[in-house]
Amino acid sequence: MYIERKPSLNVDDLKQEFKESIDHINESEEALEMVVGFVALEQLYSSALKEVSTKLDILDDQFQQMYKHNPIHHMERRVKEMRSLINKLARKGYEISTESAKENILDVAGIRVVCNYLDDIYVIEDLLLKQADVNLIKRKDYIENPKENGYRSLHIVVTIPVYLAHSMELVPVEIQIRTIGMDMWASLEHKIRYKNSENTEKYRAVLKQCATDITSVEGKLQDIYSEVFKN
Ligand code: 0O2
Repeated sequence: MYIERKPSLNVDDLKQEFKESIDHINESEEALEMVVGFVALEQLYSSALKEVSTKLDILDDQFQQMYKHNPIHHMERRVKEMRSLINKLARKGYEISTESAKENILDVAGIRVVCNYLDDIYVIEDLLLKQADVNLIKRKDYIENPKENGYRSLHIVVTIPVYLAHSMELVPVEIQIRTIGMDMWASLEHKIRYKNSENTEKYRAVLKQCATDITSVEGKLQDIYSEVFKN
C-alpha cells in the first residue's frame, strides 16, 4: 500500500498557465523557466520512485511465495515539495536551480519502507543492492549507531536508471528502511519537533526512553519469530 502525492501537472499546461499570470504582473521569463524546470524534475524523480517501488514490491511478493512472510509492512513515497526543496538549497548555500538540485540534493525522491521485523530491514537492503541497475551512493545506519535523540532507521541512497523518451538518467532515491516501532517513534518525534520546540525539550528524555523500550520489545519479538518460524 502506498501513500503518495501524485504530480498531476503537465509542463506545457503549466507554462501556459504561468505565462498568463506572469504577463499580468510583468515578471521575468527566468522565473517561469525555473518553475517549469522544477515540475519536470518532479516528474523525473516520481518515475524513479515508481521504479524502486516496483523492485521492492517484487521482492516482497517473492518472499511471501518462498517463505510465507512479507518483510514489508507498507511503503510511503514522496517527491520533495518545490518549496521545501528550494528552502533546503538555500539553507545549504547552494544555487537555486534545477541543475543545482539534481547535483546537490540526494533526497528529492524519498521512499520509506516500513518492515515487520528488524532482520527484514537488512534482507531488503541486501536484495535490493544486489540488483545490477541499483547503485549505492550513500549509507547511514542509524540502527547500528542511533542518533543522540534515539532516532533509528537505515538510510541508503541509490541511483536508478530512468528511461525517458529520448534519454536515460541515473536518478538518486533516498530509501529509509525501518521497523513499525521505529516508524511510530520517528513520526511522533518529527511531529513534536516541527510543531513546537518547547515540547521537543519537554519530551526529549521520555522519547529517548521510548526508543530504548521499542528496541528491547522489537528485539524480543524478533527472537520469538526467529525461533518459531526460522528453524
Ligand atoms: P523530511 O521532511 O523527512 O524530508 P540531509 O539533511 O538529507 O542533507 P543527512 O544529514 O545525510 O543529509 O540526512 P539524514 O541524516 O540521512 O536524515 C535525513 C532524513 O532522515 C530526515 O529528512 C528525516 O526524514 C529523517 N531523520 C533524520 N534524523 C531524524 C530524527 O532525529 N528524527 C526524525 N523523526 N527523523 C529523522 P528531513 O529532510 O529532515 O525531513
